[in-house]
Amino acid sequence: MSAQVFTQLTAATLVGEGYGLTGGAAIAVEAGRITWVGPEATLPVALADLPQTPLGHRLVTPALIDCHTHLVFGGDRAVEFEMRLNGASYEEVARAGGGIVSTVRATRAADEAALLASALPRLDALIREGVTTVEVKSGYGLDQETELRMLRVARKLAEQRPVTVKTSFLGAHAVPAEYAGRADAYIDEVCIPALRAAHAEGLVDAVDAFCEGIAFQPEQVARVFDVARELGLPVKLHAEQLSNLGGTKMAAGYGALSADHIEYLDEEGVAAMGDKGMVAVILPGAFYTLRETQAPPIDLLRKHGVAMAVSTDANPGSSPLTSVLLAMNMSCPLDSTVQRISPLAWPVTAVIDPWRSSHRPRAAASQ
Ligand code: DI6
Ligand code: FE
Repeated sequence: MSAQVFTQLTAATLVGEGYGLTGGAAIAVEAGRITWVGPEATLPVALADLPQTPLGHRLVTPALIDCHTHLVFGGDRAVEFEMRLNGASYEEVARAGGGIVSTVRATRAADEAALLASALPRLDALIREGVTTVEVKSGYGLDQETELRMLRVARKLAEQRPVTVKTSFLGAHAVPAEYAGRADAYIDEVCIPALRAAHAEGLVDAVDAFCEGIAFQPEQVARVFDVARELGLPVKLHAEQLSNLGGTKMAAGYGALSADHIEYLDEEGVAAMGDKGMVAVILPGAFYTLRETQAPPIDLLRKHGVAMAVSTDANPGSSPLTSVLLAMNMSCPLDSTVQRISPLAWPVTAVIDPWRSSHRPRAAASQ
């Protein structure tokens, strides 16, 4: 026995003020259920006869949640990796016809079986690290048929593996080639009808969008979020990843679950997140892959009491990463306060679930 057990997801823990760790702990498991957790020295006598497994001073935590992934997609983007190493930026790659739209071509060409077969090993990698809940987005179809196919595959993942899958409709991820220069028409003619169709088929748990210069403006995303609201679906946003367009503030107006990436978020946006109880999803895989130098505003997030989650953003372009443990590790250098707080080499950043309403007390209170 003897392990460090992370048992408390208190508000203080979520904003990094304490880790809620119990050292030298024991966990009693009876008939497959945890029946007792505490310091080993205080183990009740009645439990002392249970067969014992030494935990070797490991850190034991609740199962992990990967709350931001693009796990279902066709093809790969190895060529872009080389382009970026040669100095091209993410935006330059996207504008040269690579980026998201190149994965769109490959995803449209892949049938359901092929998409499922390629997504399962990625999911298995997450499961091996202790993930039991994973969010999976659409967004590489950008036409109704393929968006729905991606979401059906996401639902199938949950049938084939012992995980909970939450789906996000990400029709507003990029403007497809056939709508180049006509983002508004794409939103009206494809994205919104596809959202309605996907919802009618029970495929959507939340609605996401990419609010960025190379994707959609806040007003365009708002039109999609209006439909989400009408359908009773929660929203979340890829926001302030490459520049500050004010997407986070707009999303806060819709009571969004989270704002994700947020490297370029300013204090006004952070305050809006705090007011609405939104979760900040930190995605160090994309930060690393894109060779970003602007870190997300961790100190401001703490100041405004914004809960933070860390996730893989698993996708073929900006974050080819299927390790939540590595994402947790990579998040530490983004936080200049970590070394001051703890000598631990191992990060203990809370991985929390923006879906759990218990983490959104202020939003709940304002409803
Ligand atoms: N931001 C991201 O990090 C992913 N989508 C987004 O809006 C990247 C998706 C990709 O590059 O394929
Ligand atoms: Fe993403």
